[in-house]
Amino acid sequence: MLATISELAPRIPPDFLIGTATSAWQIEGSSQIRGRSIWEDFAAIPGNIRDGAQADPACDHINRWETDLDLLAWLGVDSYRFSVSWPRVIPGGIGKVDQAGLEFYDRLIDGLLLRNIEPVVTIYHWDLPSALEAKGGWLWDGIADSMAQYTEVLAEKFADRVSMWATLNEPWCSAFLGYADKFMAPGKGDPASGFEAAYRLLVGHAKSVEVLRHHHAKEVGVVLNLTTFIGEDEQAEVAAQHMDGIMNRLWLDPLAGRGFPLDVIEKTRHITDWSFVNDAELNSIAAPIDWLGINYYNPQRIVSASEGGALGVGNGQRLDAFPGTPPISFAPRGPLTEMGWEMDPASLITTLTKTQERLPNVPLYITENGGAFPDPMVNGAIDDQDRVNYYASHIDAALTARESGVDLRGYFAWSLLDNLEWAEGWTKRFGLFHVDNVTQKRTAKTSAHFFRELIARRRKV
Ligand code: IFM
Repeated sequence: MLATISELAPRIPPDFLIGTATSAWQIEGSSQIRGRSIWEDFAAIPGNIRDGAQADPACDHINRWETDLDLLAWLGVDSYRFSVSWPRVIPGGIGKVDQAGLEFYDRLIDGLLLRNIEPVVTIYHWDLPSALEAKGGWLWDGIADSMAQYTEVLAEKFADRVSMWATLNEPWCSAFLGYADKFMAPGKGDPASGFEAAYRLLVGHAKSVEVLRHHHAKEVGVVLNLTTFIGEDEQAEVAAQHMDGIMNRLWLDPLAGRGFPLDVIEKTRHITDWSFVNDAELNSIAAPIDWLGINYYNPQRIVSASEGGALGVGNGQRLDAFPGTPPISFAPRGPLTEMGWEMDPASLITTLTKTQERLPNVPLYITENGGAFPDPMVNGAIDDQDRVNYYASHIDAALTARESGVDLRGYFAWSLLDNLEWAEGWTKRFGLFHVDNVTQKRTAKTSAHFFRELIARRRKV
């Protein structure tokens, strides 16, 4: 039975942080007044973005940020998770800072504080400056130092006002959808590169943590997209173990000080010799963090190839993004979201529980959760009951995990606004607010009203 607001609200402790999340490339627009990023390069290649959408105008957030912050205030959220565009702050990736770009985030942060909303900053959410990609991007051995320099600029200016910092967002996507596979920027399609990029992203995280600590930044963490793999038969279970290794343990093990998982190293020796790993850097990845963000949307259910599942039905369901996996098919159980993703709140509980075991003593936050649905507009309104059900069932699961002992401290809905869903362009909408991508009009969906009422009715003491 689906939990109602009356049932959910009293279970939300007063200090449980509730917010919504966005990212720079997906909402900002105004790309002409910043440096170029790998996502403009990627979007310029016909066929890469489903509907041909480009970085502009996105949600025109650069010009509409104040009214967007008013939407957050209307929702009553405690916090807002947004990312900074690296090429807006340092157009060439390293070197000269664009003060006007930096000032935008300064105003945004002050605007949030003015509305009593805590700023949660993601330093890198996929929009690498093209100038750095020209040097090799996440395969270049100077990339982690560049990330440190970029972090320095942000920490120096904002450490006094930002409540929580995430170094990276979903590095699995950057490394495996962008370097091993070709689904995201920079679209390399080279399996070995996926592992090296993963390593350099983690070293970038480590250097960024060091800089943030130097500036006494509050609450330093990282955001991973983690999930539960369900092998439906014996052969699929073997594959599930490897896929779990690439998506979950490859990140959690080094953060916990266990180094890279040996089974993943063994199963990928024919792809890479792992010679890029350096012991001192590996140790630095294990420096303590204050929190871990989990972006959870769906489980990955797989069957052995002979069972004939629906290969590649949904985003992220691509074998190229899991190098070294024996042949399997993805077999999500319907009803699916518009992304082709299975909806299974029980897998959120297993993901949270497993993550807490794998990275003990680190508080967890759900930093993204939500769904893309068809959202028909009828008489100017969007009655997205499917999204309301998704939120209700997943918030219920999150609270259940917390009540059974997981140190879960907060929940961020993805997303505040309909926005550019990367390779899917405008074709997949996750917003609590509908955005008309021609007029830029924002309209609160039923799910926005649901979220607002849930927040208003949660426990005060
Ligand atoms: O839109 C993305 C976001 O940028 C990262 N996490 C998953 C979301 C939905 O696909």
